[in-house]
Amino acid sequence: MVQTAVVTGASSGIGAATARLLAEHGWEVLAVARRAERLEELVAGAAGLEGSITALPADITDGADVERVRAAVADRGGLRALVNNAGGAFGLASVEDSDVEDWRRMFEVNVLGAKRVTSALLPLLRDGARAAGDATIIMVTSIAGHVAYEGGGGYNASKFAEHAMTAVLRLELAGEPIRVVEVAPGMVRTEEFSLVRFGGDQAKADAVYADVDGPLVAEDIASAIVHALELPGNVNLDLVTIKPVAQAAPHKVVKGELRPRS
Ligand code: 8X3
Repeated sequence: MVQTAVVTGASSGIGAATARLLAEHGWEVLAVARRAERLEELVAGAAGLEGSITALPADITDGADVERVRAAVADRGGLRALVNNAGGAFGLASVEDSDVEDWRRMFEVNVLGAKRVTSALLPLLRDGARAAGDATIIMVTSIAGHVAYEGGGGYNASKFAEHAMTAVLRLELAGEPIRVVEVAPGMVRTEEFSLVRFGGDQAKADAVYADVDGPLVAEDIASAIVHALELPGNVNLDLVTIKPVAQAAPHKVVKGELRPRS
């Protein structure tokens, strides 16, 4: 059976890196994101790889769009992997001062979007598991889903919720050959994460990573995701927390070169 995977949030960052690495490993990837032109670049970049990437432009906060994704996936038969990666942070203001609309957007995409896609695609993951023996759901959460930090506000709340949803899902799928893996990244320097968080302020976004000795890159997370997917089907990496060495906790990032103490 062809290994088919859906990756959401595939237009940039961790999602794009994961889609590409899966295609390098021979997977047929259905790449979901709102920005069709970014997806087309991803598709073009995958030419010649062992697997393939197909663009499925869709907004996971829209039920009709997700239904279109479900129908497109159903046309291809079963699904072996769903990578629920779409999400983001909007703002770094305090609970008191932050904008409730930012919170709403974070809950819409980080929690409800992941729930909507999971509900829609679970029957197809079961088809994949019937045909090939197993299937996998990867939830890309965040260390912000495990540790609170000042300014984390709605992002922390939505990621804690996504972590909880992941744990519930694993319990509810017990007895089926469907793995539920949570990948919780820390500081990953991508083109857009901090830029989006700070409303397009490039200087603020750059300052997050300035003088950090080795922030992660999207490919680091992609390789963990692909590793989790390609382990034997009985092996479930329940929770993979990945931080750069310079980040001991979300709120404790050491700046400057890392050196052994003398
Ligand atoms: C992003 C990680 O440390 O900015 O999900 O919360 S952090």
